[in-house]
Amino acid sequence: MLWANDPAQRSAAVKRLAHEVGFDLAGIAPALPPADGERLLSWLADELHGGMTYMASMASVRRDPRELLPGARAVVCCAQVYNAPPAAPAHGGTAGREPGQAGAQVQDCPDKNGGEEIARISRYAWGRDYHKVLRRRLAAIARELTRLGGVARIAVDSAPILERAHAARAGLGWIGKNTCLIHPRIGSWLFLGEVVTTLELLPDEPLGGLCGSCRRCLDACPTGALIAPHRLDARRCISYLTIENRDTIGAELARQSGDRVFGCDVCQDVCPYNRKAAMTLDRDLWPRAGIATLSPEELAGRLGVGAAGDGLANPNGRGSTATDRFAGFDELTRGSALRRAHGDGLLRNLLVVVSNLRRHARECRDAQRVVELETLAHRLADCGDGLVARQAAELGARSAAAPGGRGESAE
Ligand code: B12
Ligand code: SF4
Ligand code: SF4
Repeated sequence: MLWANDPAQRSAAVKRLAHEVGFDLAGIAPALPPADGERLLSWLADELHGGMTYMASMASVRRDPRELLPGARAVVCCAQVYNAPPAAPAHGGTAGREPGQAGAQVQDCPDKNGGEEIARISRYAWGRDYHKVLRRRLAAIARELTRLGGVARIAVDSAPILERAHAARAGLGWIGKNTCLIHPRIGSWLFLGEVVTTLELLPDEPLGGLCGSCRRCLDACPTGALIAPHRLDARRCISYLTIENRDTIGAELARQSGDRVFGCDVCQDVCPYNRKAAMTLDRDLWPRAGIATLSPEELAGRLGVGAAGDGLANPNGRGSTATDRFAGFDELTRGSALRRAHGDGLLRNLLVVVSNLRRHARECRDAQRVVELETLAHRLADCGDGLVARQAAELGARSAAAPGGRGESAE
């Protein structure tokens, strides 16, 4: 085959293939340590990675793709748009991309969410687990590179590699002050995946950064996790706290987390480059039934901690069995990135959300809603899970919800 011998033609063909298998962007970076690899070391030295020990343990590999794949010469970088409307379109796909609604979705819960109470799940987890979706596509590229005589290794979160740095080097976008990779037209609602290969390919030109003097993401972050441009303190980031963190969430950060039960989108919601962000046409990434708009009660039910007689789950009423909870979590998270939070983690997060919504209901003098949310907080705190019980203690939610309690929490 002609392009098998010429790096330029081979590179063009590989990128064409990436588009054919469904990626929205594709580019090539040299398999060299990215220029900002040093920043990873400083990030780790300052312990901004919190409990993500896997970030520290493979730091040298993470900085140099040749340690991941000896003899590596190129990194094929691919990106997939995951932006989707909260409810999947009623029928089929639409022709071409539609303008996104990202800019309109800034909801500083619980104060400004239009009266709608949601246990808010970050949009990257609305559809099918992206690792599965991207892996299949990257495998097709890897097969082709192997057929051409190279060795190929796939990465999508799974391998220690600085995905954003390579994607930026490959010209897929620039790294914004919120630390996300942003494409000037498509925005930042992108999943990244790579194929590291020993084949020689022609690198693309990087784009320049376009943040300018903007600092909306830094100003909007609810917990102040963006401690400086391009520098994120994971220990304060809601995404880390609700997904990776296996411990309780401190009372102050919990309070600032609003209604976010899994992940956080604020620093991307406010980004001007997401105002007209592309929408995905990939059905796999469209929201699963109701996932983007679950009420706290619905989520509790789906996690096996529903109220007696609500028809959702947990016929035991007060308290639930570990089997209820396991079955509920298993069904809700099958094939979804939500699974990463673990069952007890999601229940802990839900308790935090319920506590924040209850505070809001109290401020709004909605007495009935306060009682409903206290009942739910009580049910969660009493569900029998150790982490949730400890979170309840951290929030003072137990005293608020306990029978005969003051009806006031320590908030
Ligand atoms: C650990 C991790 C997290 C951690 C830490 C995030 C972080 N910013 O470091 C937590 C759990 C908080 C997290 C959250 C999210 N994550 Co995450 N995460 C990762 C993971 C596994 C490693 C990231 C990493 O190496 N961090 C260490 C820091 C030091 O590296 P970095 O963020 O790449 O930072 C580089 C730049 O900031 C640059 N830099 C630093 N200073 C400066 C200054 C200038 C001027 C410049 C130009 C560059 C620069 O140097 C750094 C090192 O190269 C990657 C997958 C991977 N293997 O890369 C996914 C990944 C970064 N996450 C992703 C996603 C989707 C998210 C969330 C949106 C999920 C959500 N909605 O909750 C949030 C976004 C939060 C945010 N603002 O980053 C996507 C990002 C897609 C994109 N468009 O950027 C990735 C690539 C996963 C994937 N395969 O798609 N994540
Ligand atoms: S994901 Fe949320 S908490 Fe984390 S840096 Fe962005 S806005 Fe802040
Ligand atoms: S909000 Fe502004 S500063 Fe932050 S990433 Fe977007 S353009 Fe850059």
